[in-house]
Parts: sequence; C-alpha cells; structure tokens
Amino acid sequence: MADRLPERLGWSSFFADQLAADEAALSPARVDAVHRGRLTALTVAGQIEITLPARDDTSQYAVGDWVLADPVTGALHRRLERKALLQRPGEGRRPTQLVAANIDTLFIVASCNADFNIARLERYLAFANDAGTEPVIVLTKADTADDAAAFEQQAAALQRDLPVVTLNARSADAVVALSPWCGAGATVALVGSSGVGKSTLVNTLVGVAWGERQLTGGVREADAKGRHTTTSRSLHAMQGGGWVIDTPGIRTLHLKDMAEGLDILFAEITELAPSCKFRNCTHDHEPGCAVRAAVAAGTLDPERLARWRKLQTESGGGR
Ligand SMILES: Nc1nc2c(ncn2[C@@H]2O[C@H](COP(=O)(O)OP(=O)(O)O)[C@@H](O)[C@H]2O)c(=O)[nH]1
Ligand SMILES: [Mg+2]
Ligand SMILES: [Zn+2]
Repeated sequence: MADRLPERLGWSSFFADQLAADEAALSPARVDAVHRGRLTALTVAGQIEITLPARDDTSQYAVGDWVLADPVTGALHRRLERKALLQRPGEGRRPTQLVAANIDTLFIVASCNADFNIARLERYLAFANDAGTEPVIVLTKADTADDAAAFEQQAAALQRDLPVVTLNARSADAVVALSPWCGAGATVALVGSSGVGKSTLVNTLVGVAWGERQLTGGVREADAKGRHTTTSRSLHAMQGGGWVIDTPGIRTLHLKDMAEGLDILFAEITELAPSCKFRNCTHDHEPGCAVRAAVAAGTLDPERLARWRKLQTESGGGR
C-alpha cells in the first residue's frame, strides 16, 4: 500500500503515522486551493472537490493541508495534524488567517540593492522559525549588484546555519540554485516585500514559458484583484518535483507570541541569558548581565541586541 501513497505530493511518515486502522479506505488528499465556499485537493488520481461537513467553513483550512476524504464522494473525513503552519495575525479585531500548511522551506526573498534590510529579514526569520519551517534567504537581483557577496555575508550572519542563496530570479539558473529545497514532494513558500521578485521566482521555479505567463493566471499572485479573488492561495508544481505555495498575503508582519522563533533567531543571546545574575534579566540595566558583558567584550553586536529587544517587546515582552 505504501508505494501507492502520494509521496510526490508531500506525503510522509509524519502523516501516515496519523492514520487509524479504520481509515485505510479513505484517500489522503492535499488541499491545493481554498475558495470562499469550497476546497479542492490533489490525490494520486488527480484533483478532487472536497465536501466539508456543515459545521466547518473553509477558513479553517489552508493550502498544503492534508485531509482524508471519501474517494467516491469527496466528503471530508478529517484534517491531519500539521507539520508546519503559516498564519497571519488579523489586523485589528479580525481573526488570525491561515496562510499555508505543511511547508518544509520558507524562501525569505530580498534583493541585493538598497531595499535590503536586516531588521526586516530578522522579522521574517522569527516568523519562519515560529511556524516550524526551515528558512532560506534568497537574494535576488544579484545580476544587477556590484557586490552580491557583501549582502550574502550580512544575511548569513543573522542566524546559525542559515542557508543564503544569491541569484537572478529571471534566470533558469535559479532552479538549480534552489534545487536542494525543491525536489520531489518538497513544499516551499515565499515571503518578502513587494518588488523583490517573488512572482518572478515562482514563474521560474514552475517553469512557465514566457509566452504562456499571461494565460496561467494561477501562477500570478491571487491578490492581483481580478479573476483570482475567489482563490485565496494555491499550490503549484515546480520543475524539480516539489510544490510552491503562493502566499500573497504576507507583507507586513506582526510578531505576536513568537518567543520560540526569536529564541532560535537570536540563539547567541538566548544562550547567554542563563549566565546573567538575575533569572529575569532584561539585559538592559541589571548588574551581572552576561549579555551586556558580551557587548562590552565585543563578541555581541550592540545593534543586534537592540533589534532583539524591539522584537521581544513586540512579541509580547518578558520570558
Ligand atoms: N534583473 C533582475 N530583475 C528581477 C529579478 N527578480 C525580479 N526582477 C524584476 O523585478 C520586478 C519585480 O518582480 P516581481 O516578481 O513582480 O516582485 P514581487 O512583488 O516580489 O512578486 C520585475 O520587473 C522583475 O522582472 C532579478 O533577480 N534580477
Ligand atoms: Mg508579485
Ligand atoms: Zn542579562
């Protein structure tokens, strides 16, 4: 049976292990589009319409979700537990919106030019860490930069073991550069400011020929107002065998409750804190502060500490 399960759609033991004995006859299906009133999903046999129970509404589902459905009627049985979830806090009193689920890698896209902004990249990193995805920094427009390596170095310093790739999003070489994260069954999503090249990169990874681009509406951002307003997100097959999810919504990030994401991002600060004299040290004015001692010793960048403090406050303050 295992060989007939949809690994190429991103299925893995994480999901298979959730199946109960009496669920063997159901089809695992991966949500590829969330519309206002309905869901579609991909199975090994192709795309199906999912019929939701009356009590559910589509806002409870995200593109990338795995669900179990009746293979004949498409009736939803249940959603499987998520490996990762990108959420967007609603502005004001609006509820949190689900953006995409079960993403392995989040490409944080920025350009090798004056728009490159360390603090913004750190926000995206905290967001990726907190969502349970692996961040990769993708620096576009390397073809127009005098010194792309300088941008690359700055980005790589932001988090331990952080992959950074510089490329030209318009070139097919980008497919090769990003291939470690785009292989069979892998799922990626892109975030980044407007104009950095996200749509260009999606087109390159999907491999739509230039002439066809205008016709393949699904590849364009769904927030472009027009034909795609009913489809909030969608899943596209990449040339490498993986899947890319359009995430048009994530522009401004509000970092609420991201303590865990910040701890990973600022590991060098997180690891010093237990050496501070006071357990609840804010690394601001307390005596015996190991973090400020590191700044004084020149081993910790004071600006990095300042940015940590700002994000920490925004995320909901204390430890
Ligand atoms: N030279 C160059 N231009 C790029 C690159 N990536 C994107 N662009 C251009 O930058 C503009 C904005 O790209 P777009 O994909 O719409 O950005 P998005 O807002 O992040 O989706 C377009 O004119 C692209 O052709 C790149 O790597 N090199
Ligand atoms: Mg775009
Ligand atoms: Zn301290």
